[in-house]
Amino acid sequence: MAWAVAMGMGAQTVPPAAVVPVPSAQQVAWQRMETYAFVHFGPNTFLDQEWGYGDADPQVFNPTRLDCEQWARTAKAAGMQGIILTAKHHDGFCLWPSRYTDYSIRNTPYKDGQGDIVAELAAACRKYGLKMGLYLSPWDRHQACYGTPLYLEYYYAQLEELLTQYGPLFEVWLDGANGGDGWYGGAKEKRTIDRRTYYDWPRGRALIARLQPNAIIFSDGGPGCRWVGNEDGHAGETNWSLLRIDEVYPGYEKYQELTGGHADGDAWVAAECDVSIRPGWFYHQREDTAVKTVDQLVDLYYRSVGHNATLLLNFPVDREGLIHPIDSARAVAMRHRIQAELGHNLLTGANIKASNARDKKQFATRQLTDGNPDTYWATADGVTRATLEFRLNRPQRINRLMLQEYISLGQRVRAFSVEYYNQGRWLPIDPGEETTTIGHKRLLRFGTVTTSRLRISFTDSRGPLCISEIGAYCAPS
Ligand code: FUL
Ligand code: CA
Repeated sequence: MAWAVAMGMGAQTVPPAAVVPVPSAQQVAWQRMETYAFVHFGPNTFLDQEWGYGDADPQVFNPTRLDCEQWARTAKAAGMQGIILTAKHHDGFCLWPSRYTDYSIRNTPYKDGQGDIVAELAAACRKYGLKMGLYLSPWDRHQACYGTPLYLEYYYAQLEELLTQYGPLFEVWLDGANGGDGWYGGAKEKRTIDRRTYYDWPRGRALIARLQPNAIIFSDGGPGCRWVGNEDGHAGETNWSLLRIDEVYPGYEKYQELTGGHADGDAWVAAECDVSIRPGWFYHQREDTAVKTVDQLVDLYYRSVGHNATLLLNFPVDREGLIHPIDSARAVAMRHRIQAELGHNLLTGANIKASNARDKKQFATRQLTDGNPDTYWATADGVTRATLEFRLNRPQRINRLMLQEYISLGQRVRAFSVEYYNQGRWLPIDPGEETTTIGHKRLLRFGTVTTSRLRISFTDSRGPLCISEIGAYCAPS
């Protein structure tokens, strides 16, 4: 700050001070991915199950046309930025030839035991410019040693294989489910563990930080990103990327808190919405008629990405080893619909009047519509309420709004409202949901208004406003 003053610039040309907690650069990059794919695949696929008991014969695993490039092409065409694969689900079966167990792809007919689906996916992601993430279930219903300290050595040795053999990972997915009963080497019993302490998560986090420092760690309570508290695909209308992190652990029972975060949280742990494109996570032929419709998928996009979360959309890969054509068609159509709805920002080139601007250059209102998430309009220190008025060249039909905060300096906005000008007066726009938090991205849908003036009032904020982008759109009916 001292140099800015010394060079004769006003103090307000420096950015507002951060409002803690703030995201790491990796968390910001992760959130900007917005949508990415999940793939659930394994013996369950061939046995019509969701949770394998851990006793399935590896011989059942026999995809005949498996093609990770088809998965990657689908994700790409659906506008997604990466793919997360269940390298090991609760049944303990490994889709890579782990050195530490024979319960893996090595003992299946697939490529006569020479296959490695994690490696094949890594190559496909590289080819199509996608990022890769991996799911390694902590709960393992196959291993005899599950529940003892020895299992931790096994689990972390496997995690190390995944962290070191397949190139960069953008996310490591640590599931919170621990159902209890399992095969456990033939014991066929119920084993309960203390979900807070058994896995020694500080050890796991340190391992990931050392071997994949850019990977975001998913769990119920982060630390990289958090479960959104439901598997339906939506985040709260009010959604803080903050968490009182010491209170939340894998298996945390107060799900609903995860849906909206903790307004007074002391750590940055943004929400991820995991949801399957079908009712199940794994493939079941009977669900070919139950694939989510394009309308449902687009609705989920607005309620996940548009509620300050990311969307992790699952594809249950089928017995051939492919994403089913119904699923891929729906996902691609979803992307095209979103593009049609939000592709053209009607505020580009609009005249923008702000009740306050930190300075006329660096934090000026034109940063709001330049399409660059790293430039933003900001208010002066101490100014936590402000209005923005957009004047268009001519009346436009508008039924969508997008707002983005510059989250690198913290999530700030607590309340805002939107109005449009009609025949001499300002009328409220009612999106039918709370207009509280914004975060990385907030999308609002409302009945079409025709107007040449829009007004946004920020009425409560944790610090000076830092808004990076605003858009208004007309979705075709
Ligand atoms: C859950 C698991 O139990 C499901 O099988 C699935 O993997 C889902 C994404 O997470 O907790
Ligand atoms: Ca901008």
